[in-house]
Amino acid sequence: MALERTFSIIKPDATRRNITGKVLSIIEASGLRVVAQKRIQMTKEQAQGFYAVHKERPFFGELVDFMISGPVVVQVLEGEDAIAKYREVMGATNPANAAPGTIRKELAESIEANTVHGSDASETAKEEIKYFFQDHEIVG
Ligand code: RTP
Ligand code: MG
Repeated sequence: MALERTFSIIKPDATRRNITGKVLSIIEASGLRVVAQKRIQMTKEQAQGFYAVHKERPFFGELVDFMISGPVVVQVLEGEDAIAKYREVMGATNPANAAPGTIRKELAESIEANTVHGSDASETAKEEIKYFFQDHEIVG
């Protein structure tokens, strides 16, 4: 399988608790490589646009408010089968259902404050990377 890229967000619950390094350790230990990274404060419009697929869901408003409640770290991760691999490394959306050793099991607080986002498919990965990064900011 060829090298693939996925998009990751270390969410505000992690920046608030000053544990972005712990998240990064788990990512790097999995073999995935950070090829772009920046710390940003998302605007409401940016968060609404990013989560547009969820706009009819009952949790949409709370999700957007949470994602702008503090800084986030956006990243591009590279590796073999990176999209599926990072989903595995993150663990289930609800940390109560996540497997031991996953980021969400070890670090997440709740289904909302679940520490990380990762793209779910090849097309969404490309779109999400483009939403936050210019080509020259990604150094593989
Ligand atoms: P993500 O997109 O953040 O990587 O997480 P995911 O694919 O595992 O979950 P998804 O279904 O895409 O939902 C996006 C985020 O919305 C929040 N959520 N809250 N209150 C709820 O029932 C609920 N369900 C989902 C989570 O923060 C989830 O990561
Ligand atoms: Mg998702």
